Amino acid sequence: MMQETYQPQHIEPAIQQQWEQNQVFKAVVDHNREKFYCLSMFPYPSGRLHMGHVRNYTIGDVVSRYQRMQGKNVLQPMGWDAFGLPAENAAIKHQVAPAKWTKENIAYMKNQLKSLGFGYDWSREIATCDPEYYRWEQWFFTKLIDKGLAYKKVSAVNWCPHDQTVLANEQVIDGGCWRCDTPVVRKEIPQWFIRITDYAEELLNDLDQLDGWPDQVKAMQRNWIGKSRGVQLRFDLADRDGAVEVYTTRPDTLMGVSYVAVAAGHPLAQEAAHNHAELQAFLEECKKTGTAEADLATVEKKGMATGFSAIHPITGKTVPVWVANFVLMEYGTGAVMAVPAHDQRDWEFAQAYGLPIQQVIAPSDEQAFDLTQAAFTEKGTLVNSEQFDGLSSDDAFEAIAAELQAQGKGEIKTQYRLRDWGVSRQRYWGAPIPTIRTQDGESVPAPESHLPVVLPTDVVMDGINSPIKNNPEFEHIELNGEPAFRESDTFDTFMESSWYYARYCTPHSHDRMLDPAEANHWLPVDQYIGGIEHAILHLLYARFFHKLLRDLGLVNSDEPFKNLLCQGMVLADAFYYLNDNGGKEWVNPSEVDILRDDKGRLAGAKRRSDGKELSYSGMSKMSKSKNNGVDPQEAIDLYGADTVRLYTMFAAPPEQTLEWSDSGVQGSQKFLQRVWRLSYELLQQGDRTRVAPDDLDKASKDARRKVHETIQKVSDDIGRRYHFNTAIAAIMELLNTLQKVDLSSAAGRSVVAEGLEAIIRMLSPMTPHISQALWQAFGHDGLVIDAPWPELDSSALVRDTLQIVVQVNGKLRAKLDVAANIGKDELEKMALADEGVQKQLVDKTIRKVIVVPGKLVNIVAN
Ligand code: ANZ
Repeated sequence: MMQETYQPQHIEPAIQQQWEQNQVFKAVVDHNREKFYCLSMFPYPSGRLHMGHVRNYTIGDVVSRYQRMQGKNVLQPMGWDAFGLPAENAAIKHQVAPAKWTKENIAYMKNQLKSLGFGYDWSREIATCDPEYYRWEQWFFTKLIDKGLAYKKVSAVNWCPHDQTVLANEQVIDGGCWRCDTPVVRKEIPQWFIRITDYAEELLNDLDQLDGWPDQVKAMQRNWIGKSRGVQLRFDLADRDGAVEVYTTRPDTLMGVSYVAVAAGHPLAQEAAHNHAELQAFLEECKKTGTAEADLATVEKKGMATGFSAIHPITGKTVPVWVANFVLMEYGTGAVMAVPAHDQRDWEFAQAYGLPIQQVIAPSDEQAFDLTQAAFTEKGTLVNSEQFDGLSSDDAFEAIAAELQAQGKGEIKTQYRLRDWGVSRQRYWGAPIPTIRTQDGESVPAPESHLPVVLPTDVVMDGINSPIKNNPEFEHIELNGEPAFRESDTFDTFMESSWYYARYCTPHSHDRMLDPAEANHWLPVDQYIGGIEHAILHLLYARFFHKLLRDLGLVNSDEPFKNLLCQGMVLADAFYYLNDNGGKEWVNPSEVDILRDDKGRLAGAKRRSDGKELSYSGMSKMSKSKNNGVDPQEAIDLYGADTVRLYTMFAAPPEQTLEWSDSGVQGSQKFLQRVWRLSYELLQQGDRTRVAPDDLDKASKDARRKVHETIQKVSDDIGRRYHFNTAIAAIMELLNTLQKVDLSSAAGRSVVAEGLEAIIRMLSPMTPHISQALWQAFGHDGLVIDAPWPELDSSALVRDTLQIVVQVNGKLRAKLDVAANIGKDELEKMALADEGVQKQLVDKTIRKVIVVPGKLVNIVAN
């Protein structure tokens, strides 16, 4: 028997147990049903779910459940992105090994996910720190080495000279070591790289196939790959042998070159520094600080002349060669032809060192431009460029490229900004890189018999060095009977997250990375859901890995994720007071009492504990810095999972920001209570036999029309557009209608029963527990998730009567309820006979009557 009141705390655990016992969400390959692979980005096991997780996973679960109700065979897995720096930090802080800390967090968070009722196939759970998982990544990496797609190269890391250790980027704070504040320097060490640049063109072109991805994400990836068309050309050196190769995207500016600039690491710079102590010191300084590409625009431009001169390839005049800190060794040729009039970095450098600034491009619209203030960087028309004068920039590009080509001094070249992916990390808590250094210093892939190279987990962290570094037990091994050294670097954790979506398809393949038949059955992922912060790196690496997997014969598709949804951020109110130093102290919203005016607007806020007056700073992203995170667990405990899920889907469309509000959550709870209440009242009445639609009275017919209008709208909102919030709003409206129906009549009960059974099913993706409980209460045996989606009866949409608007000279003067099949003439007659309309026509002559059947009558009179 059904309880009188809605008690989520009782229903939810019971229903969850039912799901678990019957393995309701176990996904099994079935060739007779369309598959649907729905994936939410797996969490880092930080300790507790935050609201962003709850939103992400609710959206994924709602999509999964909805697709299952459409008859699809749904796979929805979950796992843990379990390696990474926070575990090391926690280990140091709490004196607990990273493995143990991670395991405990996983156990806690798994329970949280279960308590939210997410329909995951837990039999496919993956934790990336499990050797069963990372051994295949290690195996895969050795294959990449064999294929020449992974290689070792010397590359810079952040180095703390005091702690004598490498630092992750996150551990460099304002240029200093996070532990001891010692200024961080760059250090060159050998590291492993994967040749993502070999796939740059394909990664770029295949974006065009991804119709189900947000344009914004595709644009960000395009930009990151950064394809450019330019010219690589040669400046011969004056008075000696040799040349400098430069790469430019603006060959149209060639006639305005006033110097050539090379990177500090360029061979010419090194050579010039030989007998030049000052230059040597400058190069050292550049090496230490380094420059990221992102800083190029803002870094203070510094340089020094090398003493060499280069010959302009067309004019034959000489220009000086400088070393400049804004030229990157890793990009293009490590040297640029500097055109200060038309490139801002070159301009700043020329200003600083008094180098000539020669204009060669004029704005096409003849607007004036002041070159003493800044460079003119747009395209235009060539001036001061001898035979090229008057050409447009685009034409000059081709003409100058052709001239250089004819002289054998240059050619057109395509370049990518994308760099090869450096995967070595000098951290402990990651998958060991499966390579071995032999005695003669060569690095070779670990033989398959060595795999997995297991990361020791019973370790003590000293807080500075990785416990597997300088650790003979781990590092000293034998290879072919000879002593050798194991690599003690670990993989970038992006490695693990680049292929987990594929492993979920075949998580129990113990003898291989993937079982191609299973992987190809489920892949690609039909719907991927996650945060926009992963728009570039994670999503690009995963796309890259997929192509690598394909080229190793493990999958047969080109792309891993067919549709991508990036959910919006969750915002909350933020409150603060000013401390004695004038700084802001942020108070968590859960500790604040809010005063509201009669319009419901915020009128004041006080700290609950002591009544201290607080200032309100508006809604902002839930974050530690504003202490405005709302712990989802509190809301789940208070209201139950269904309410939290419903509110999450109701408060905003998935891609938009969601403003968390306690009163909103309460509203969602009240709605569920009303659904429960009406169900209870109906079931108390006993008889709810269906009455044939033709036998319904007008009121019941109207209510039934609303039922089917709602089914139509909800099906369209969710099915076609994933607009859950408007779908929920429509269901709420339907409930209002049903609450007004008279339950003492058989017709009324029939319609309310039909309506509630539709509501229960349509809500069930969002609120699966209450829906299941009510579904059972209505006498159904099976699972509501396997019940068919409510079917639209379009005959119920037909109206017997219609409302017609009557206008006089365009102004609304009457509304008429008329039979739906009324004739044009009769409608006109009725309109003219209306009292309100007659009043408007006194002393006027009717000039024209326009009748739009089913809508309106407009009378023109004067
Ligand atoms: C001359 C010039 C004139 C340039 C002008 C721009 C504007 P993207 O588009 O990102 O590919 N460049 C080339 N190699 C560089 C390096 N190693 N470090 C720093 N800058 C480098 O960038 C290509 C442009 O970036 C090139 O075109 C070059 O400057 C600079 F009015 O050459 B340009």
